[in-house]
Amino acid sequence: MNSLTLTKARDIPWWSGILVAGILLLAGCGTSTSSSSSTSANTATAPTSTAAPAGTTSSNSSVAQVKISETNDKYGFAPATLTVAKGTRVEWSNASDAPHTVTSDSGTTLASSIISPSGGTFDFTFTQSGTYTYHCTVHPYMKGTIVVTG
Ligand SMILES: [Cu+2]
Repeated sequence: MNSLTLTKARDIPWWSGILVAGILLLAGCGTSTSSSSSTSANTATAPTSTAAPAGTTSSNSSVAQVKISETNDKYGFAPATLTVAKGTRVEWSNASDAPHTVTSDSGTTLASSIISPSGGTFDFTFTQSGTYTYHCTVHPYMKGTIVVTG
């Protein structure tokens, strides 16, 4: 009698509801994690295919950064030479304490106004392939090159 009651009690899976709920939660987490990582993988491959449209709206397809900073009392563009695909928007950001410009050596294409110290930016979307050399009119020793491929 007693042992029968004990057996019955052990047969009742009072914890099974918690276990099932836990498994469902884990499954839910796993699903959302894998779906978000596949989304970012798709985003990473997107810029390759957006090289085809040569319109002005392709500017938001990809953005490349050039930082203007000071190293050993010299200002410079980093990277000094940047290679991008056609249609890429390049953004210069001034992280130094001095004003600068981004000015084409040829006098065309790049002609920023003064880029303010500590956070000023200038951006340009390159729609034609080629090699664009530029400098800063405030500090003529500052030189940079943008190579546009495609
Ligand atoms: Cu400068």
